[in-house]
Amino acid sequence: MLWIISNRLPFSVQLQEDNIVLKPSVGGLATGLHAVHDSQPFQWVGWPGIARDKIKDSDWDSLHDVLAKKAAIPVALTSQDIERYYHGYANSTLWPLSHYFLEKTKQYEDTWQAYVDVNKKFFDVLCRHIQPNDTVWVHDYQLMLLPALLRQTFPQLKIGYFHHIPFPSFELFRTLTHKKELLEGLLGADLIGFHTYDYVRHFMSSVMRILQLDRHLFTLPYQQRTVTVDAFPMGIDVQHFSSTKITPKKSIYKMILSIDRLDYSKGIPERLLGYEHFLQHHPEFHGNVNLKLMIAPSREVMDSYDQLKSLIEQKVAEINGKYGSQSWMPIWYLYQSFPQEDLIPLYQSADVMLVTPLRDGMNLVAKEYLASRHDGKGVLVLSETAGASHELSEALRINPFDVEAIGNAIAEALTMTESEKKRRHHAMMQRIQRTNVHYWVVNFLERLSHQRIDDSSIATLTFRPLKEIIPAWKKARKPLFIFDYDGTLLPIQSRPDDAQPTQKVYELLKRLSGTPSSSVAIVSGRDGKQLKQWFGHRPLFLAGNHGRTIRDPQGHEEKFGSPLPWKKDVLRILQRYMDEMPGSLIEEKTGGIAFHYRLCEPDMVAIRKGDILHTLETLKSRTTMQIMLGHKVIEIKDPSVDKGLAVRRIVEKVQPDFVLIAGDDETDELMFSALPNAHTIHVGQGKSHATYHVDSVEDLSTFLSSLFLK
Ligand code: GDG
Repeated sequence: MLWIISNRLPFSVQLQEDNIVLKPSVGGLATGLHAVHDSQPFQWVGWPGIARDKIKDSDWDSLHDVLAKKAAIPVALTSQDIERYYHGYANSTLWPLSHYFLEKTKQYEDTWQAYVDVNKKFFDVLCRHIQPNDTVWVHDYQLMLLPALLRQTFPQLKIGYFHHIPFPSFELFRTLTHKKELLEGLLGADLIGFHTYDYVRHFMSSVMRILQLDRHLFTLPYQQRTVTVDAFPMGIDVQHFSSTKITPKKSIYKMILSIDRLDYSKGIPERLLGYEHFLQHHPEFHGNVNLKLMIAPSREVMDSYDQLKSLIEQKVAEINGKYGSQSWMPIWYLYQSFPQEDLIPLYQSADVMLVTPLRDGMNLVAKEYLASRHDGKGVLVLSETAGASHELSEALRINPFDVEAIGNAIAEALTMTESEKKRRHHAMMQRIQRTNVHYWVVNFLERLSHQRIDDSSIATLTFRPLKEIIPAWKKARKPLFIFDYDGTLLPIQSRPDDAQPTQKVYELLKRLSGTPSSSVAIVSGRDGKQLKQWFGHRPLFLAGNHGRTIRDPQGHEEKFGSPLPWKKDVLRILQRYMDEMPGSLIEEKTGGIAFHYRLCEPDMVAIRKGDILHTLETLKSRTTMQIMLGHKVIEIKDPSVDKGLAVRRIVEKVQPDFVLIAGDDETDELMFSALPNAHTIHVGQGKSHATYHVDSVEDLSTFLSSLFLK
């Protein structure tokens, strides 16, 4: 079964006397999904548009029944939920920030808490209905936490998420106090869609910087899954808009049309200034042009919207007062919303359509205008900061903050030749016809259904359950535990020097090496000296520099490997890169060199890393050195030692009857493959040859401690 989840159901519910009246809302999503309903039935879950405390229990029950007939399930939200979650966190924090209005972005803990609670309310409703193998498609910024909530309880669920508004650049997104939770919420999905590649890029950049994940083209390996992120520009039902016949207009005026919801992101005051500029510089159009300014009421209870309305009305009055005459009004202003059907004749009579938002996720009105004006005789003036401008490059594209550019574009549109209008219209129509709303829905759902099949790294399918280690452990008389250090015994720190062992690590190691017959080894890329400083007083095997030195529990140390003639040259090269890459640092060890770039800007790393590797490879061809990639680190080391050889040497000495190895990065894979009979555990994300897996250092520690529980 397919489930569509959105803040609002595609109906507005009204109580008229004792009757429940459903009015279908004809948004792009509702019409688009209508098209797939026949081939793929689905259920819709969302808020029905009426607060739970404003409706009697018996009416709520009847509403349930009425909606059930429409394959819809209501989520009960109280007036307080709507105030704090909808008007609060969704529309006073996420909405302004995503549209680049930092000064309007409010961040309060109580609205955030309401956002968390309402996402849970949606989750609770879904839990009562969905099956583990269903497909769920979550819509928009009001429900960014829902994918992760679903994933925790239903690991096999196919989860898609589509973000209808812009995803802001990292510089803005980073200012959110709960940015981490929001990103982690979205990453519960298998497929995350945006309208444009710019939003994909912004999202990826935030994920890489805030969650320190690596991207591979359009995918992110995350918690043993692969999350795909891509652009799916939303289309319209072209057929619906273009099938209405155009009736020849009677008006003597050239008509300029503007249709928006009341919102500061729509750039209405700037548009009016642009129109004023046009009137000022083109007196020849006075008396025969008319701007029809239609604004649909929206979020009126919010102060900033009320102020915007006053500002717009003041400007309209000013322009009409200044340029109008007894027989001519430059602007006709309507503050009302209309059913979509009524918009079509308006679109058809407009010679120029002004769509100049300061920011807009997509803007479907621009596409609807082109489809309705199918005679090709209209001109679209479109903001370059609307998502739609990526596809509609033949529109007259303007910077919506540039009042003069808007004025000039109006003049250009009104004087454009008919053949030029048709040429532009034809090119845009071809595109919007192909990528219509049916294509958008089908394409997204198809990608989602293939996603989990392609994903061969699903932990639950490839790793064995940890409990399978227990029988062998119970029989063990001479166990050996082998651990990598960074990322395995302790979470990775931003700077290598910050990774001091904690009391908890010492206690765990003490417990594991507590009986005379058990041994513990730490096998690390870190310098042997550093390991001795931290663990020298404990009876452990310490293999430093990938096994160049191995110290036994009695304190005897053996050295392996060859001289490092290349060290000076590599240092010189890396020092040059370090100067060019703020945040990078070089760790010089007796057995090699590590170049850390965890604190560097990810885009810079993406460009420079290939260059560094290429330079090192060139040097490698002339000498004997090994280049290895760890977690945000390039290691250059002696090829005659590695962690695989080190663990074999330790096993030879101990002769254990049970070996458990845990490690987190690529260098640890050598330990896993060196001892095929060992119980190998991979810590964290990404693929591995280990047999078992834990999500985190914390989980490994918990598992190891559990071995000693009676
Ligand atoms: C979000 C993003 C993105 C019907 N009556 C009126 C009216 N309609 C219909 C239009 C059109 C839709 O509403 C408005 O289109 P938008 O593109 O602005 O969509 P929203 O749902 O408001 O916004 C936006 C969209 O999601 C889809 O992903 O494009 O960027 O913010 O279908 O026919 N529209 C207006 N007045 C009416 O009286 N303005």
